[in-house]
Amino acid sequence: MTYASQPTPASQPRAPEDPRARARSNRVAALGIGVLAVVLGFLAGRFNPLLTGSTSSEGVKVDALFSVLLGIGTAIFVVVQGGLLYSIIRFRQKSDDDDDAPAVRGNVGLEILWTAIPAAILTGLAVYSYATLANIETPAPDAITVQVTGRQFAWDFYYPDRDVHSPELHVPLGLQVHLVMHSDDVIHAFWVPDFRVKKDVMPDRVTEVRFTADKAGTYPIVCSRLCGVGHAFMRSNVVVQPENIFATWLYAQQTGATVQAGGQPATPAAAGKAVFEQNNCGACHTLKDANAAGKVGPDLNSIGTSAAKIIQDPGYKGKATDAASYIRESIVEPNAYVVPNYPPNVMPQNFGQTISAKDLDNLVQYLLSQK
Ligand code: HEC
Ligand SMILES: [Cu+2]
Repeated sequence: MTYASQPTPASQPRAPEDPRARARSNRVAALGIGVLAVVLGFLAGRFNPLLTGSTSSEGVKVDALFSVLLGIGTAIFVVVQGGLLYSIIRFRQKSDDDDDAPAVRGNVGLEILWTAIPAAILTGLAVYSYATLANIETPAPDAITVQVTGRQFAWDFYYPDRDVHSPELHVPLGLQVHLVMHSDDVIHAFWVPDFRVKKDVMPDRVTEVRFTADKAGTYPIVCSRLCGVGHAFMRSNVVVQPENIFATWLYAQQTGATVQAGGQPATPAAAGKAVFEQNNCGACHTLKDANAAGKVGPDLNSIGTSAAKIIQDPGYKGKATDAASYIRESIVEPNAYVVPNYPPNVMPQNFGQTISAKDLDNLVQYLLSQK
C-alpha cells in the first residue's frame, strides 16, 4: 500500500471525529424534536376547533375529559408517526448497499421507560374518567324527573307529577333533569348531541340519565340506534326554558288536554291531531294539516274520503264496514288490508296496545275529518 502513508487533504487538517459526541448530539436533537412534537400534538388535540361547545354543565366536563384524551392521543400519534417517518427517510437503504442491517440488541432502560409512561398515563386517565363519571351522575336534590318512552318511531315524555305527556322534552334552565327511560318495542338510544348525553333505551330494563341545561334554546334529540324503517325520523327536540316559562308550559299541557287556548273544549279531532303527532305517524305519512311529509306510507291528506271508497273495492279483504272502522283497522291491524303498492309489516303492528282507547277514538275522528 504505497499511497496509504500519503496524507490525503481531507484527513489532514480535521481532528478525527468522535462517534460518541456525534451520537450524543443526535440524541439531543431527537429528544428536542420529540418534546416539540408532544407539545404541538397536545395543543392541537386539546384546542381543536372541531368540537362546538356543550350547553349542559355535565357536557362541559365530558368535553374537558375528551379534549385531554384527544390531546394525549394526538401527541402520541405525532411522536410515533414522526419517528417512523424520520427513520424511513434518514435510514433508507442506499441502492448499492447489500449489507445486512446492524444487529440491535434490546435496551432495558428504554423498555422500562416505554412501559412506565403509558402505565402512568392510563392510570391517570382512569382516575380522571371515573371522577368525571361520578361527578356527572350525582343526583341533585331538586332534580325534576321525566319518564321517557321510546317506540318505533317516536319519543314520549311523561311528567308524572302533573300527568302530562309531550312529544317534545321541555326542561327548566339550570335545574337537573333526571330521565327514567324505557322502550315499548326494540332498542333505541336517547341522544342529545349538544348536551353530550347518550344512552340506550331498552325494552327489558330501565336506564337513567341526568343533565343540567345551561342555555335556553331548542336542541335536537336523535335516536342513535338503528331501530327500523322510520329510524331516521325518530327525532324530537329538547326545549330549554327559564323556570317560570317552563312551569307555564307544563300547566298549559295539564289543562290544555281537554281545553283549547280559547277556553272551548277541544273536539275529538283536535285531540286526535295531538295523538298523531305524539306517535310520530308523520315520519311515514304525509298529512298537510299536521305538517307531516313522510313518504314511507300512503298520503293521508284525503283519507276521510278514500277510506269509504276502499271498503267498497272488490279487492278489499278486511272486516271494516265504514270509513271510521277502516281507519281504525289500518292503525291497530295494519296487515288486515295492505294498501296496494305498499309493503306489509312496515307500519308498526302494536299501536293497538300503545295508544289508549280514548286516544285511538280521537285519532280516528281526526283522520276521518281529512277529506
Ligand atoms: C314506519 C312507517 C309507518 C308509521 C310510523 C305509521 N305508518 Fe301508517 N302505514 C305505513 C305503511 C307502509 C302503510 C301501507 C301498508 C299498509 O296498509 O299496512 C300504512 C297505512 C296506513 C293507513 C291506511 C292508509 C290508506 O290509504 O288506506 C292508515 C290510515 C295509517 N297507516 C295510519 C297511521 C297512523 C295513524 C300512524 C300513527 C299512529 C301510522 N300510520 C304510523 C307506514 C307507517
Ligand atoms: Cu329508535
